[in-house]
Amino acid sequence: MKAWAFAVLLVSVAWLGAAEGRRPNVLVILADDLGYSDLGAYGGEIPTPNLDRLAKAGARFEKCTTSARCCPTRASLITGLHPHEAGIGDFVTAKPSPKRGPAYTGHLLDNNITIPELLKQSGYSTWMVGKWHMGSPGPIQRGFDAYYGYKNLQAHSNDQWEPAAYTRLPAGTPAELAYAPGKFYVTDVFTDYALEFLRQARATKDKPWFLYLAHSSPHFPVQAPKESIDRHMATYRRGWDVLRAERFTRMKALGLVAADAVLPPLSMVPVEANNAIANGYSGKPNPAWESLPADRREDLARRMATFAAMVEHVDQGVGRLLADLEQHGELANTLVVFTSDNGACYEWGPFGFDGASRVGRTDLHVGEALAGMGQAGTHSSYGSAWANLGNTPLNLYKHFCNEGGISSPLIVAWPAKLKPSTGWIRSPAHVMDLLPTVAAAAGATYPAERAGKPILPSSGRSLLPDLRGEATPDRGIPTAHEGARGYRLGDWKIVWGKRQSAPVTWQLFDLSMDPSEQHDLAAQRPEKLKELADAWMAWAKRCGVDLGSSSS
Ligand SMILES: [Ca+2]
Repeated sequence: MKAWAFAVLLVSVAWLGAAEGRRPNVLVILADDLGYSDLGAYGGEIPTPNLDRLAKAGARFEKCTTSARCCPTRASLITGLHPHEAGIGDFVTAKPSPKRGPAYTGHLLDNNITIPELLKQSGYSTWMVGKWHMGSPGPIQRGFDAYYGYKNLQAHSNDQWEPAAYTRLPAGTPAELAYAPGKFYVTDVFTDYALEFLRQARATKDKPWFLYLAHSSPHFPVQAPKESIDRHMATYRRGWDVLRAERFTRMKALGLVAADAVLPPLSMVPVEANNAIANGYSGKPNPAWESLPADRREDLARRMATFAAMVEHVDQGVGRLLADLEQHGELANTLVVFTSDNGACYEWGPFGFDGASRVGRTDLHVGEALAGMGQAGTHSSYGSAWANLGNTPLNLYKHFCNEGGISSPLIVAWPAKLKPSTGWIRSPAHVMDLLPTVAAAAGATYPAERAGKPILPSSGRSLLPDLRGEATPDRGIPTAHEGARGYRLGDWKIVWGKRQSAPVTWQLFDLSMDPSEQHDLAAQRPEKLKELADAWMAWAKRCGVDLGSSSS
């Protein structure tokens, strides 16, 4: 479908579904390690026409706060709680330290209800495709009727070309789809399964459906079909400095950043005891593109071109899903949400890593090795300087509670009930708001207990008032991840860093004037800093945050 026709259709079908009063279908699409401004709708140069059209038909939030890393964010999203409340305050693990308490159990506790459990109680069929990353209990135990995705429920990444790394659950269910050798590329396969599950969901006409498509793209290893990578090489040979400036200009044109805002310098490369892991840049700023030798630039261009290709395949999948909804008359009354689980990932220096993480190996690919990057069996990351581009204009990356770590795009569309929004929704959203938002849209009542045990009330709130253009009150938004800390209230934010050369203290920023966290106001506004720091500490104690945790 042509872009304009799609947009016209979405607008013209608006309100049709509202009259019939049928509960909406719900489609939540999550990207993995996508940068804040990677999408075209947020100023990025990566072609994402389908997500851009979805944004035009719905609404864009200025940002969605995450929990700085894959597993805690996924736990927060699916339970409507802070990740610490749900038991995944840090990395998922089967061997939690008893000293760290329930917030660090490393799998989902039984003090919560998940989105699929809640919707199932309300008569929905529930389907999941992709990366679970919350250990055991897994997706079937926690509310999904069907799952296709990571076989290892603790894994943060898999080879995209390796069919054996993925499975169909419940156990024993035959795989519906088969691929010829060399034709299995999991970002596309995930979309295939999403479409297959929708086909099956429609067999029960009386039930609305919930589909959670949790992509593992564009998380490393960066892998994509060669022809898709090649399409992006010319763009990324221009380097991160030029592209950052161009993104920033587009973000101004979109009204996402102020017209008089200044692009901050490149972020620091976090400190490593072993500087080889940081490619020799530990504690230094990312280097200027033009300062690097030609062979290094070519290697790096291919890494970023592969990342962009992964995003493009996610977007093409979104296009296929929206076309399928349209074909089945479901576009108007489906609540579609797209976000990402954390900011772009710096691991671990400007040249990226190859092979196993944190051993300090970075290959300079030339010739056939360069042409083969991103194919089966390769394992590369794109590094801190491209991540810096991905998070333009925010500071730092995944792992940190600075805005570059915890800010993701958030697009929401529900043409039957929500008019397209012309501007940005500036009220801060959080991934834990998705459960109450979906519950409100579905008319599902949040219960006091699950399986006979009392559960916590949701820590999020419905975003439907924001989506209807209503003013909503400020609320504190705390974050904590492996020593990094943050607390936002209105335009004010405090942040506690890690892995930096200077001593770590609370810093204070006015995000309305300084979204890139460049001008620390801690000395000028000590009373504001104390107010927010006290609020963070009260939250941390309530949620069992490990106050002694160091960075890792
Ligand atoms: Ca992630």
